[in-house]
Amino acid sequence: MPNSWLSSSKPPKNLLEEGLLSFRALLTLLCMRTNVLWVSGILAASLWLSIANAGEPSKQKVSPPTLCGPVPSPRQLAWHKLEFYGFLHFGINTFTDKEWGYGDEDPKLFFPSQFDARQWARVAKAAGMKGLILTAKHHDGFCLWPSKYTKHSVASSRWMNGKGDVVKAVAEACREYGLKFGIYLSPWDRNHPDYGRPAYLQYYRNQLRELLTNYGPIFEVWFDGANGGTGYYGGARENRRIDRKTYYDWPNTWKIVRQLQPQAVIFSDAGPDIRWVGNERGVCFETCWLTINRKGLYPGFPGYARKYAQGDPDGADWCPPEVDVSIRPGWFYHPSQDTRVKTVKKLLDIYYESVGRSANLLLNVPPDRRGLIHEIDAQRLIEFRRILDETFRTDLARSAQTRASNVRGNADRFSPAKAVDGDFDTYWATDDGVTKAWMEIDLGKPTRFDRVLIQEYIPLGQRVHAWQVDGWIRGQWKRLCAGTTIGYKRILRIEPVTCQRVRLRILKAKACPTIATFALYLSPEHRN
Ligand code: FUL
Repeated sequence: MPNSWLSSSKPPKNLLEEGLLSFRALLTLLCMRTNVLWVSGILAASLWLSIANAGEPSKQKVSPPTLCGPVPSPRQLAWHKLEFYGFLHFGINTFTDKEWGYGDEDPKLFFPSQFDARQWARVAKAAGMKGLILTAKHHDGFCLWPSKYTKHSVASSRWMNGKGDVVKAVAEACREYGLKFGIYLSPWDRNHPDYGRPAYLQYYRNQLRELLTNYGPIFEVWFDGANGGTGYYGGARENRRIDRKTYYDWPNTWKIVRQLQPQAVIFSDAGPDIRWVGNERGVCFETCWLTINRKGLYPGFPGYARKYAQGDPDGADWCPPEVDVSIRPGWFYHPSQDTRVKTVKKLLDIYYESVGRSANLLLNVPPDRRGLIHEIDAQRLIEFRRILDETFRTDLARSAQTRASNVRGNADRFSPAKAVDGDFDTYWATDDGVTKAWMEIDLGKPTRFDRVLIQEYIPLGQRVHAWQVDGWIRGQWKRLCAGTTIGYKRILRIEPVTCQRVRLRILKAKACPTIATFALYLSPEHRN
């Protein structure tokens, strides 16, 4: 344990241990003196070993904490690690200047003059996004791929003489740039004549199968909750209400995803893998439980945003939130909004209030009528990334000296040094039943910082209800920040402070805490 001062991971030598050691010496001496048979020598040696080990629990196998409540599935855990990816709202609305097309739009209107999906992927990559989710079909029913099941698609447009496929182009661009690819397929279809009847469900599932079979690996399938209402519906032009609870038979639709793309996470108001955060402002709750009770929920559940979106510490299901928000006021591109692209400061606020609160950020960047991401949006994203990269380049707490009030089984593998080793898969843990504890780091010299980052080792469940971080300032501990939940990742922006010793206190937890990361940073705005 090179970086643990006070030998916190090993028990201090105590009287009992010293007593055992002299007994051991006496036994060895006896065996030699009386020159007894070699068998007794072996016996003595094994006794010697077992007594020696009895005083050193750090060499014994200490088991990890047992699971606390529901835990993420492998596909959910992989999703948590993505943190930030992009949304692409592109389609007929891009050309009609609408947010929700009625469903009667002429496919010939779709004509991006300089379409370049590789530019979208380049911008996404430069922004630090890990993937892109494309609106393959929005509520207007126009399909961005040449679906076998309708003529209301790119195949009927003038773009590439009807030979183009936006879904394919984006999937390929994502692969080229090392981005994951996901799809949005609107359940509500204001174009289809059968919408509202059982036959539409068949159509919807056929389209889902097309998208899940022909375009390579899909990392997320996005099911929207805005369903039913007025529309063209093949010329009927009427209002069609559906029963959100029963009409889509969601469990059987989700099965298609599981069967065709088992690694894909499924998003909706009700999960099953990822839940909606309940608003489109780019803000996750400060107290964010990654668990909820999904039983009885379905996409579009009344009162969901108010009652369920925040999560539930006693929830029976792991179902973390995703924050979806647009870089512009609208989801689709509108020339009039070129002056209303979110500022870098606003984008940073969104980042800290989503990723920094244990949610993932799905940031919409709508391609324009040329079929390009607008220069203004691209510049904002690149500047946003530059600031984040500079902020999080150097972890000032990495490899700091550590100690803790309690270390699970006094074992090295659970020492507080594991929270500062830069490895998510190792963590500081306490003994079972110890739900209040502290770990302290010594940075070696007075160090200035303004960002605190904490991660729980969520493969064992989310545990922490309340925590506080203190700095040793002019001879006493001063509170720097405090909060409720931690979850996968909690990032706090604080006033810049200079100190050498910093401690994390877990004030309340569902079970013994498991802290994978305790890191400190200094943002460029506070560097001298
Ligand atoms: C909403 C839709 O109605 C919006 O048009 C947009 O697609 C957003 C992401 O989801 O429910």
